[in-house]
Amino acid sequence: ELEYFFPMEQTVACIKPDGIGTKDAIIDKIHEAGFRIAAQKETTITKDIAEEFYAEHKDKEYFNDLVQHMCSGPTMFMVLSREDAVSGWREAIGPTDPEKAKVEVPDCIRAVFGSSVLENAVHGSSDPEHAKKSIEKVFGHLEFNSDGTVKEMKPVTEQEE
Ligand code: RTP
Ligand code: MG
Repeated sequence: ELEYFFPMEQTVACIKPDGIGTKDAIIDKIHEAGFRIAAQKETTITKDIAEEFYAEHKDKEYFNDLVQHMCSGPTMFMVLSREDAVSGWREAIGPTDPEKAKVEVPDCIRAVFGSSVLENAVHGSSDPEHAKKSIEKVFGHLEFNSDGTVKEMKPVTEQEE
């Protein structure tokens, strides 16, 4: 009998401003799907930060609406740890458009909590490189234990030679 193991991995999940009203239920789903929330930070982002976060969409017709939505209220940024976290979280959230999600994956997070293609409740990193960059930007440099928790990091001045 063969068993396959994926290494412990981190991804970035966001509960977008339209999802904040149902954040407790979304967090329940995150735990049900086997993720550990290694770090979290709730903050209302500025236009500059929103533009940077979604920079690869800057030529899209929905870019201004997207940036405006992301600045319209608080976003919960989270680092999720699990085996195969990046693709696992993408699978848990489902298709970008909640209407499509309701048809194709009725119990995915966007099907349950999203209300439109723009207001689709949650974000997930698209690949491990993107996840790493987002973690650095939002939380600074983090290192992780093998169980997915954040390693305690001593300030530089307290480190031994
Ligand atoms: P995300 O980056 O937020 O996790 O979503 P995603 O990968 O499923 O979708 P992506 O193509 O990266 O689009 C980023 C976000 O832009 C908004 N959007 N609006 N009006 C539209 O047609 C449209 N298309 C995308 C959504 O908020 C989407 O999550
Ligand atoms: Mg995306």
